[in-house]
Amino acid sequence: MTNNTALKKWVKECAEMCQPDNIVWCDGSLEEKERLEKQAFATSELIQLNQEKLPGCAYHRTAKNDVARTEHLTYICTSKKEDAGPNNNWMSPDEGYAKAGAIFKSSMKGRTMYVIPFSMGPVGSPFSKIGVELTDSIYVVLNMRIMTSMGKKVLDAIGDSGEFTRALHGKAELDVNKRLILHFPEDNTIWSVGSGYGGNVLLGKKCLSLRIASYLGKKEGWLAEHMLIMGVEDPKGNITYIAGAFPSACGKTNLAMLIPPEPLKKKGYKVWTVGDDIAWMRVKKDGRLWAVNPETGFFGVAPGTNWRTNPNAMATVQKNTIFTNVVLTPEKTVWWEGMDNPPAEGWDWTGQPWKPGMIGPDGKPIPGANPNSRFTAPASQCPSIAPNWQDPEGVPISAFIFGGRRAHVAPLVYESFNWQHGVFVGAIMASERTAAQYGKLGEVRRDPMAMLPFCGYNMGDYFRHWLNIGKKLTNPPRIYNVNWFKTDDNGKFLWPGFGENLRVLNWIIDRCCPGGAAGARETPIGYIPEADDLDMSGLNVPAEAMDKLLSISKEDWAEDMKSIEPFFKTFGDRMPKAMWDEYNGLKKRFGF
Ligand code: O2Y
Ligand code: MN
Repeated sequence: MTNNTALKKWVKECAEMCQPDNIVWCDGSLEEKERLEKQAFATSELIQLNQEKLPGCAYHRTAKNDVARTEHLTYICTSKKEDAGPNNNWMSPDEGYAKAGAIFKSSMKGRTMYVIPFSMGPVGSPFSKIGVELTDSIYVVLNMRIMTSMGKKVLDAIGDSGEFTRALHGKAELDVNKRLILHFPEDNTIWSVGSGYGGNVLLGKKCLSLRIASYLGKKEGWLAEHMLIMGVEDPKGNITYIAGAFPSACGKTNLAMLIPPEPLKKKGYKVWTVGDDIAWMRVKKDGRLWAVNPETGFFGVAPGTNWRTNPNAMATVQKNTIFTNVVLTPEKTVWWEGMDNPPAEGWDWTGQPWKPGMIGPDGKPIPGANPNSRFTAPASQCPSIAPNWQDPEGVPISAFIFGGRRAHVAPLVYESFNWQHGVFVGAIMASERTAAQYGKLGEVRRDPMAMLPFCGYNMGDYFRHWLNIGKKLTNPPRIYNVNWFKTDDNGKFLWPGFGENLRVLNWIIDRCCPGGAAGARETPIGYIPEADDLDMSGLNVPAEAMDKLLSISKEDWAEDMKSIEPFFKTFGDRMPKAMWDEYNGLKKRFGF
């Protein structure tokens, strides 16, 4: 398949360690997909779904102890501990290679090792990075086929270069006690062993596109961010691109695929999806920040997705999709909590017979789908996919939105005073845990730019890198914070969310585009709109609710700021002084 000496040498070394029976080089063809599917159907690694109702779709169950990213087993292996920072688990490279090597040793005996050459970003784009993943999982090959550009064209693009991310994955025993997700940024290498699930094993996604790429971005002067990218088209046909960072469980995929509410649709507004999870951004000669989505698919959370909450996602998953850990119905279709028309019976995500309303030993209903069950679907099938979503030059970003799930504290939207203040707004981002997440309900987790689990280096240096990027931008995106989750005293959401969020995006666009005239009032935290600065046509939110949504409480902010100081202090002298200046500036403006 290749004459690339560096690649052949690395594959040989990994094969000597893992001892697979065969090595198969993937070419990315349809014939290859069908051959691998047939093999996986024969061993039940995959189940073929009803080809009339869900053409090209397959079903997969993971091991019961392997259903989510395992942050406590995820490490950054740099020579110096402080380069990984307080935001990462750290191991020395020697220890990492030795510990994972012992688990990899002979783990592929009786199995096949697949070689997947893949490109994150369009092949040949100045933004793109190439990786090669070695894996003993057909499920991984078929997911990577959806999530990345892979196969022969990528091998051709590598040529005889040694510059590619070396990504080794093995299922080994799927034992949580023998599981490690290791990143060696100094060697451009990833080793993942002992898992067969999602973010742990699709190494192009979180491991390369965020942890390794953020490290490369700092070194090379660009940004790798946990952000959706969307375009909002106004009635005149102008498209404004926004990139948004939200922690998991805040509806990033729904926002990226937003459908305008009827009154705005009638006025001529449209939303275009460029990406739902990751943005790579570079400063171009025009002084603007340009972004690409390095992925070619969506690895979305299934529960809660339905024809009302996200019709575009539902349309996307009707064909050529892999469903993981959802309910399998007798007619070989799929179902999950939150979808309409539950089946009378089926099998739950663990393979047990299941009926809606079944009660478990704890007296609670047994969910049919795992709360973190997923669909892997080609982005090209999304009805709202932007015509230019794979433009190798990317799209120009006019605004960043940061957001979290906050019952109080943060108003519906506010605009930062300038780039440095905007970086601070991103740095103090926080979200409250939902019932579906581990940890205490309502507990606040600081998650700067939604990158805490994904930044491959010390986040003190990360904030400095953002500040430095700002210095190169003559036309920087404006920076906003949004909060769709503010509640009243009874815990009821004040804002309707979903498509109605476009009203907030329109205010943002009107603020940051030339000629825009949307109003705002200055507050200690930034600029906040008045209720009549938002286009509320056809939407009835009571005036009292709007007041609460657009107001800030000095007491709430005083309380919240108590946890910012110790958080910032964890970064010690790596934390830029500018961030402390912003912290003190905010205190002063409030009069604390
Ligand atoms: O649980 C996993 O392995 C996947 S996590 C994930 C998947 C797609 C997009 N975002 C995320 C995330 O945790 O941010
Ligand atoms: Mn994500």
